[in-house]
Amino acid sequence: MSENQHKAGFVSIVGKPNVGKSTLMNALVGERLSIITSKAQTTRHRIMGILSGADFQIVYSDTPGILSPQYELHNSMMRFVKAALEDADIMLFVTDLYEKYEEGDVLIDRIKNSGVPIILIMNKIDQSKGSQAQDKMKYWAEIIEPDHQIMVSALEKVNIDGLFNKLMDLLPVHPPYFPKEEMTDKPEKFFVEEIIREKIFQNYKKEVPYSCEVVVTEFKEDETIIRIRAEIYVERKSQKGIIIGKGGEAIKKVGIESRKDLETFFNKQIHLETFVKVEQDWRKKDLKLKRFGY
Ligand code: GDP
Ligand code: MG
Ligand code: K
Repeated sequence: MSENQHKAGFVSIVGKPNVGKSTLMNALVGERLSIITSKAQTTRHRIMGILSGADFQIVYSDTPGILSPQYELHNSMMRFVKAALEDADIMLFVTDLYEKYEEGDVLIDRIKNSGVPIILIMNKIDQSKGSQAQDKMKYWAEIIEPDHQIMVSALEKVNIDGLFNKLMDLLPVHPPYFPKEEMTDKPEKFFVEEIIREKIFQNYKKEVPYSCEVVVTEFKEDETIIRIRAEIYVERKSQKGIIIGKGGEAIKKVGIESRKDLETFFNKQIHLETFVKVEQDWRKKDLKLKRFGY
């Protein structure tokens, strides 16, 4: 195929938390790239998954859930959402059987008026009873006014091929944006942080995980082993105590579970050291947010 017939573009996946954006991107890219948990708002970063073929390249952004800013951290997250909207060639607005439109949602307006072709995606149809999915699709189509609409199950991989074919139809003719062998624009360090964050979400209750940030300060790879040093930041001394746990049991468990996943991910032996540090009010301070790479 000649160079000028090559198709490439940016596809943004937007929608409320827990509608299945990360699951959908992973189904589309076929790799476990972004963190997926049953808790909302765990995907703070903009993550790009890249799917390349001989004559195409699709660059996916999985965005943090669309939510109204409540404090600085959310504002910072919203900037990623905005960037994802403005960069896109195609936008996937993902919703599911359960989401309801909230009056005066400014982001819905932003999506509608972005000028980017929108595909409305009704996800989780594996759980649909009767005409539930069709009814919900109609309901959302009136709100979003999409260019195309499609029903899928990201989890059960129903109609993912149909969605992919639709994307290929809509993708502009363009040379590739990234080298073909690249799967993502994020360094390995990022995946380490996300994997440890996921273990924190799985091991602690309530708001504690939301008060944590993970920073990898060392990543040294040689032929047989990868040595990683990770710092876990919390906001208060009491939270540090919770993270560490009685006799260090809790943090030890996070370390063991993280190491297991990291060894699978990198297919190499992992040596992981974790340190828990207190950084007061890191959520509220812009400077500190910057330091954490937002
Ligand atoms: P995000 O916050 O929009 O990125 O949502 P996630 O991808 O993290 O998914 C949130 C939850 O919905 C997880 O428990 C997923 O397993 C679940 N989920 C995602 N897609 C589907 C689907 O097609 N069917 C069902 N039944 N569950 C799904
Ligand atoms: Mg997500
Ligand atoms: K999530």
